Amino acid sequence: MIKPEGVEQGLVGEIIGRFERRGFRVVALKLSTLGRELAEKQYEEHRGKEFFEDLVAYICSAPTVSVVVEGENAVATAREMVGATDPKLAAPGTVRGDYGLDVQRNTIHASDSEASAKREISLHFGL
Ligand code: 3AN
Repeated sequence: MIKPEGVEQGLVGEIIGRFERRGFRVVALKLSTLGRELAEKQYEEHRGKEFFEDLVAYICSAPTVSVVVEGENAVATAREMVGATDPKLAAPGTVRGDYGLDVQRNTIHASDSEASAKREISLHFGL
């Protein structure tokens, strides 16, 4: 998912292009402003943490782009391409290292396991 500031900065094509050039195939794509209920489910594991409210409010504040990509070793490779949660610590050449602003506005979310990918695809696309 490309987060609000990624969409606002005009990075949609650049980010999807990185995944395509790496050999991934885009199999679903959607621009939408997430509702609170979906955002809370997406970040369920963080409920109760001090940043949860801010994160949910931020993610619902403007359109995001949800993308499903398919490819070999997709979860691990995508996470590598995304980089560390904090853009200051993310390696150059990763999406967050190149474009992230801070730990909340870190440009992109990527599923961290096959199980969360399935859960998140169902949340975002009803598949
Ligand atoms: P990742 O997205 O790298 O898997 P998680 O799952 O630890 O990171 O965090 C989910 C999202 O919550 C992050 N993408 C980030 O936007 C936000 N987040 C994590 N830690 C913080 C924090 N300390 N302050 C604000 N937002 C945070």
